[in-house]
Amino acid sequence: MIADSSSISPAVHRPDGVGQAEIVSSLNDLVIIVPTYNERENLPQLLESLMTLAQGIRVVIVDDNSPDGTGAVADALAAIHPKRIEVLHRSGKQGLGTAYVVGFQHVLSGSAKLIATMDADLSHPVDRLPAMVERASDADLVLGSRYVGGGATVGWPLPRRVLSRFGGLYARTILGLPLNDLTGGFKVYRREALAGLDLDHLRADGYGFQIETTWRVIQNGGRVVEVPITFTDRVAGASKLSRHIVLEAALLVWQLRLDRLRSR
Ligand SMILES: Nc1nc2c(ncn2[C@@H]2O[C@H](COP(=O)(O)OP(=O)(O)OP(=O)(O)O)[C@@H](O)[C@H]2O)c(=O)[nH]1
Ligand SMILES: [Mg+2]
Repeated sequence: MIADSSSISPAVHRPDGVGQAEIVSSLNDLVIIVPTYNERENLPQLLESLMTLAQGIRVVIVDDNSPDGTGAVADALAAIHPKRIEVLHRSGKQGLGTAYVVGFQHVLSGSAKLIATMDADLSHPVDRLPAMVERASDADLVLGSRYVGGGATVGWPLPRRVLSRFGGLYARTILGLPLNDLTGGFKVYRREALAGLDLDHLRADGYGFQIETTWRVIQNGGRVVEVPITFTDRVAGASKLSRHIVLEAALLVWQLRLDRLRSR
């Protein structure tokens, strides 16, 4: 394993070949999955930025029947961009992890070459997508990273910053991964990497989901790189972070480590 903070695993020799496939590096090959729960104030701005970034970008919104009517807002935006925005409606709040899985399965049933995940709350900078997509030409998974040179977090109070930093260090140490931001939700996957994840058996929600997906890409022999981003705390709407999500992630890293030991 290469102890390089910006990438892990060699580019050329990938044991079971998550991705020796053709090089893809175009924003027009990109489908972005955006899970939403009570984001009606944020979603229009996010989608407008994404629609203007590149003509071919597509978005799949997974809404859990948000009480604030985000689903109807999403439908109205999809009617304006019928070929580019799709909305998957679920009947109630079922958690972030399963929202991603439903979005992934939907996208993998089509032909997208690159699949991104982004929060709807405007925390993830749309203008970093081109740099992330470019790096996906020689990586299986690109992480938008707050904790590499050039990255930053804006607007978070100290306890939130400490939790995020500590959580990332904890996961990195226990799993032995030279990655700096394991809990962020701004990611670009090569199709082959996502298809190899065994989506039906992903266990976690929230932060844990992010750790688990990155871990599995690496276990499958994939190359993961980090691209710096500036994360800005949400201005509108409420955070869905809970004690449950933090505890789940803390336990999950031990489960993943145990799984690896057992499989040896
Ligand atoms: N469909 C769906 N989306 C969810 C659910 N929980 C959170 N989300 C969305 O997932 C994204 C991340 O959730 P956030 O509340 O921003 O969580 P966070 O980024 O960890 O924390 P904050 O930025 O402090 O709010 C946002 O777009 C949410 O609307 C859920 O149960 N179902
Ligand atoms: Mg957020």
